[in-house]
Amino acid sequence: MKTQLWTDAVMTTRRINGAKVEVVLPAKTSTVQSSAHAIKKKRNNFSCGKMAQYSRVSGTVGLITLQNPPVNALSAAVRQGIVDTVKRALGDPEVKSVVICGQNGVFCGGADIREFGSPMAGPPLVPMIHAIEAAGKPVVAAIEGVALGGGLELALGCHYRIAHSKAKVGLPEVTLGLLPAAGGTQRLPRLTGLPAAIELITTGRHITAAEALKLSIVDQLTDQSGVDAAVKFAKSVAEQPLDARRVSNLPCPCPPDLDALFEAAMQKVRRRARGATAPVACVQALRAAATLPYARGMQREEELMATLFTSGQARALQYAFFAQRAAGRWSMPSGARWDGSEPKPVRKAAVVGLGTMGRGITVSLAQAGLSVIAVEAEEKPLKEAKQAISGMLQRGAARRGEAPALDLITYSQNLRAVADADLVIEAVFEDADLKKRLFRQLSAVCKPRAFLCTNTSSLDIDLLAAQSRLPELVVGMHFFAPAHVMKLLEVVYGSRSSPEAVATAVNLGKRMGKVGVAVGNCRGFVGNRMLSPYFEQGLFLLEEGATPESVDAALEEFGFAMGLFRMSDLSGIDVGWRVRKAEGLVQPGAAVRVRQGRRYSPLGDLLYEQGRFGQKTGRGWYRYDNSREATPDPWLHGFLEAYRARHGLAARRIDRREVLERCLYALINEGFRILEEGIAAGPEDVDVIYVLGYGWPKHRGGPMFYASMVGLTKISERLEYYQQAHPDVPYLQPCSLLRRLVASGSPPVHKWREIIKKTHSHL
Ligand code: 3H9
Repeated sequence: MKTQLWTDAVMTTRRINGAKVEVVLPAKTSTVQSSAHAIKKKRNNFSCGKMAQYSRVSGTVGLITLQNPPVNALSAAVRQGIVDTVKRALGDPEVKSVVICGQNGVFCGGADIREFGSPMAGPPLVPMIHAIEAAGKPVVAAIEGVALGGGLELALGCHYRIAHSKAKVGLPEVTLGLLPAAGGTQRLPRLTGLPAAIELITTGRHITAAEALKLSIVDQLTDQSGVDAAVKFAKSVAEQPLDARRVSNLPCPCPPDLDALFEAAMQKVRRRARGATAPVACVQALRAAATLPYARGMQREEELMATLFTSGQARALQYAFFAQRAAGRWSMPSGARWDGSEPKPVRKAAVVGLGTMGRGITVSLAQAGLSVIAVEAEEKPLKEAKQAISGMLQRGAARRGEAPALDLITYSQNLRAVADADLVIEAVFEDADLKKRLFRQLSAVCKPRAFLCTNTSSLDIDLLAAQSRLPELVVGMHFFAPAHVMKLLEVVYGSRSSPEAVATAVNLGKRMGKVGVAVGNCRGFVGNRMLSPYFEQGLFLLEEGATPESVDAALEEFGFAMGLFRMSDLSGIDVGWRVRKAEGLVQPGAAVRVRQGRRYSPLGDLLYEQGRFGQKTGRGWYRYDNSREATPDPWLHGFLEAYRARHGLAARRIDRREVLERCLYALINEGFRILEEGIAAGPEDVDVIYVLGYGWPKHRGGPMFYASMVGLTKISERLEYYQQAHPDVPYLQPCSLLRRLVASGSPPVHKWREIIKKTHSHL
C-alpha cells in the first residue's frame, strides 16, 4: 500500500515488533504509538495536538483516534485535535469517509470535567460537532467502552454510529448539575422520540448498546473490534447521500398531546429532583426541541446551560463526582497507606448470619461473580433465607437480562463450611457477646490467613479482633440496607487492622459495585455517629414545640429523601432503643430528662414502651394505615402535649430556619470532630458517606461541602447562638477544628485535608 506523505510531516522507517513499517510523523513528533494491529492495517499515524491521532486505513478511510487517557475526555487539546484532524481528513482527496474512535477501547467519557472551573480555552464543542455533521464525507463514530455526555453528543453529530455490543452510552450531565449542551437535548429526541429522550436525559442513565440500538441511537452493533467494523462500514457508505443522516435535519417526532406529555414529565422530575434544578432545565430544553426549529432549540439549550453552569448545585455535584473517586485515598494513623498496599485476591467468600443484611450481602457477592458460602445455624431460617436470596437474584438477573448466579452459593448450617473461604463476613444479630463468641469460633475453623470481617454498625472492632488469633486480619465491613442496592460501604479499621486487610475489604467492595470508605473505629463510626446529634436535635425540637411533620417538612424541603422522623419509623424505633439500652441510656418509665450528666430526650424510649416501633407496627412518629404512607397522628400530638405539660415545657413556634440550623449544624459540627480525631481522612470521605448512605441531597455536595458553601463563620456563630439559648442541649458547642478553620480565614474545602494533616502532625 502506498504511503501518503503530508507536507508538514517526515517519513521514517521503523522496526516495530520485528516488522519493517513506514510511518509518517509530523515534523515535531519524535515518537509514534504503534501496535501489532496498527501494523497489520498499515495505518499511517501521526498525532495532532497530541490528543487526537490521525491515520489513513484501507486506502480511503481517515481514522481519527481520541487520545486522552483514561476516558478520552474532550479537553481543550482534544477538541483542537479533532478540529485539526477532521479538517485534514475532509481536505484529503484520497479519503472518502472518516471514522472517529477512542484510544484503549474507550470512545469518550464526555467533556473534561476538570476544566469546568477554569475559563474556556480551545475550540468550543458545539461548532466542532456542527462542522462534523455538515461534512461532505460520511463520518462514522466507532463506539467502544463508553460514549457519555459530550462523547455521545460527538457521536450524534456523526452520520453513523457503530457500537461494540458491550459498550454503554448515555447523557449523564444531569448528575453533574448540567444538561447535554452540545446539542444532546436537541438531537437525541430526534432519534429516540420524546418519551425516551426525556427519561434518558433527566435521569442520566447509562444504557447498553442493545438498548441504544432499539432506541435508534446507534445504527449497528458488533462483537468484533468496533474500529474494524466501523472502518468496513465507512467504506460501504462512502458515496451515500448524507442529508437524511444529519440528525439536526430530522423532525422531532411529537405525540399529539405535547402539553400533557411535558406537564407529566415536569411533575415527575420535580417530585424526584428534591430541589435540584438541572432535571427541570433538561425538560425545558427538550420542550424546545419539540416546539422550536433546531437552531432556536440550540439557542434555548445554551441559555439554560448558562444558568446551570455557574450554579452552586453544579459545583456541588461536580465536587461529589470527584469526592466519590477520592474517597479512601489516605493513610492510617500508623502511617501505613492502605491504598498503596496490594489487596489479596478473594475467590471464595462466606457470609455468616442470613437475616436481612446477610441476605443482601450474599446477593451482592454472588452478583459480583464470587463463590459464596452462606451459613445460618437453624434449619427454618436457612430455608427462608435461601428462598429470599434466590428470589432477589432472579429478579435482579431478569432486570439485567442475565442468568441468575444461583449456582455460586452453597448453603450450610455448619460453621465449618467456611473453612476454605478467603474472607468471611459475619452478619449475625447486633449483640456483642454473640459476635465475640462467633469470632472465637471463626478463628478456630477458618484457614490461617482468612480475613474476618464484621458487619457491625456500632460495636468496637478492637473488641472483636481481640477474639481472633490474627487481629491484623480483622476489619469492619459496614453495609447499608438493602445491602445489595446501597452503594456505600464503611470499611472500619481497628488499632491492629493491617493496611492489606483494609485494602482487601475496599477492593472487594469495589467488585460488589460499592464505594468503600475507610474509617476509624469509634462509636457509630462516621455515618451513625453524625446521625446521633442530628436525631437528638430533632427530639429536643419536639420537646420545645415542633411536630414530627414540621421537622420532616423542613428537612425534605432542604432535599433529604426522608425527614428524620419518617426515617426513624422506616428503620424501626426499636433498633435505636436497643442501641441506647446497650449504652445504659434507657430507663424504664423514662421520667428523667438528664442522662450521663447531660440533657436527654426519652421520647423515643416512651414510644418504644407503647409498642410504637414505626412502620413495622403501623404506628410510630406517624400512623401507617395499611400502607407505607406516613399520616400525622393526633394521638402523637396529644402525647407530646401531655409530655410537655408533665415536664413544665412551654411549646413555642419553631420555624424552618431553626429546624435546619439546629439539626444540620449539629451534624456538621460532629463531622468536624470526626475529622479532628482522624476518624475520617478528609471532608470528601464524610460527604461521600452522607450522600451515598444517608440520603443527603447530592446537589448540596454533602454536609462538609455544604458547610463550606454556607460559610464556616456563619456555622460557628449560629452554633454559638443556639448554645447560649439552650445551654443544656449537647453538641452545639463549635468544636476546636471548626474554630481553627474560622480563625485561619475559612479556607475552601479542598484545603482542609492539608490543614487537618498538619494538625495531626502537631499532636
Ligand atoms: C459533558 O460532557 C458536558 C457536555 O454536554 C458539553 C457541554 C458543553 N472528565 O469513574 P472512574 C476520570 S459533562 C474528566 O474511576 P470507571 C475520573 O475522575 C461530562 N475526568 O472509572 C478518574 O480519575 P482519577 C459528562 C474524568 O471505569 C478516571 O477518569 N460525562 C471524566 O469506574 C477514571 O474514572 C460524564 O458524566 C471526565 N468526563 O468509570 C461521565 N470521566 O483516576 C463521567 C472520568 O484521577 N465519568 N474521569 O480519579 C464516568 O461516569 C465514569 O468515569 C466512566 C468510567 C463511566 C467514564
